[in-house]
Amino acid sequence: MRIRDAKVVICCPGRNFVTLKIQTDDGIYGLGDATLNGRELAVAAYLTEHVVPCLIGKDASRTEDIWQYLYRGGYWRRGPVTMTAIAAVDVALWDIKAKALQTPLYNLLGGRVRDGVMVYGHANGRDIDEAADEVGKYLSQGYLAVRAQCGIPGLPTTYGVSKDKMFYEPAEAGLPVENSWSTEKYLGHVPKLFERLRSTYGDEVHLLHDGHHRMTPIQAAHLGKQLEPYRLFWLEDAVTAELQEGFRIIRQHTTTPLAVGEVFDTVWDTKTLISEQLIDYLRMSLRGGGITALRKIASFADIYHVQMGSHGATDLSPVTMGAALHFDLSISNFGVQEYMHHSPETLEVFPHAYSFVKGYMHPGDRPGHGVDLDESLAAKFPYQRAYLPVNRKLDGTLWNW
Ligand code: GCO
Ligand code: MG
Repeated sequence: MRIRDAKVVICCPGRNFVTLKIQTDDGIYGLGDATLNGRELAVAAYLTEHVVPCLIGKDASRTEDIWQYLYRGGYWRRGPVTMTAIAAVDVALWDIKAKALQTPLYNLLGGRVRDGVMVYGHANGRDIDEAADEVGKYLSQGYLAVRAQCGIPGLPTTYGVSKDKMFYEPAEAGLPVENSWSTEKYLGHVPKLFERLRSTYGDEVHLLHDGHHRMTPIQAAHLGKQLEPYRLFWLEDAVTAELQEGFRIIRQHTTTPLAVGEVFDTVWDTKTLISEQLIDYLRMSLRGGGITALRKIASFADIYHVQMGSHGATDLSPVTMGAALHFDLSISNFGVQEYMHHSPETLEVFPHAYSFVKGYMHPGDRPGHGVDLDESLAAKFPYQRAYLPVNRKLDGTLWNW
């Protein structure tokens, strides 16, 4: 089963996606997602110019050896562009292997250890009333876990709040838009949202919140304490995590569970966080090196009681969503999977086997990861330059978005 050809397909059915398609000499193909929001063409060029030429002629079944070849063999290790590219190759090769063996991917990962994958939806509103109504809509659709974000009085825009509700998409065409931010205003408002949600919806629902890297450790510690009465499932990305030791400060002050990891690239981003038990959930997606890497990271996390809570934003294509569900179904230390809805156009471009029933998702039982690409439809949606916003404090200082 030799690799005969590999190509990169870029499309924009509402937002940009980069897909790697690898073909073998016995007629099987596999798909991997190479999307890196706002930096898509860098990964596409990395793959086309530097990775694809090395793949041709290799034995497609040697997933581990090819992973090592691209990571160790590249000499320049880590970084989002490199790891997104390696992930795309790795997921495409696992797809091929499972298709060749005519079995759903989860069977190659140890088989399923649960019946379904609990997912959380994104509820958001311009104010607390609207956000509370949106949480109610998710609950009436059967969701067991909901992330809640709301507008902050005095700030024109806030992370996680959108007009489109179900199809929240922070990247915008053109050059980056500028948002403004005040952590002080935010800290005073968020506990009121969760007080309302618990008093309206009771104790059963799992409530989550994303701080999107904007606090300092001591501010995050303060927020965690304020939120303790409302028993969050997790507080996500309370601070940026380049300084892993920073989480010690948060941990010393609060029992609110902590989640982080959507921007992580390798196990090295997690080492202190996991081995010192400074977090409860690791939110890396398969973008951090694919199934081969994430299986190992999940095993490392497992011995320190850290559960996986995969990033599942819409900037990851349905290919990542499908593959992630196989991964989630097969690891013992699974917590929850993020599920943001892709647009109807995106779902048409990527026919898929996964489905949502009563709060849980299932990847389906098609051979491989179960997600395909309609190339002729994709060609009707050409790439459009788009960026995530940048963020400034009220005095103009550039801050984390
Ligand atoms: C999340 C994330 C996303 C990111 C996005 C950036 O928790 O889903 O924070 O919404 O903002 O992935 O491209
Ligand atoms: Mg997040």
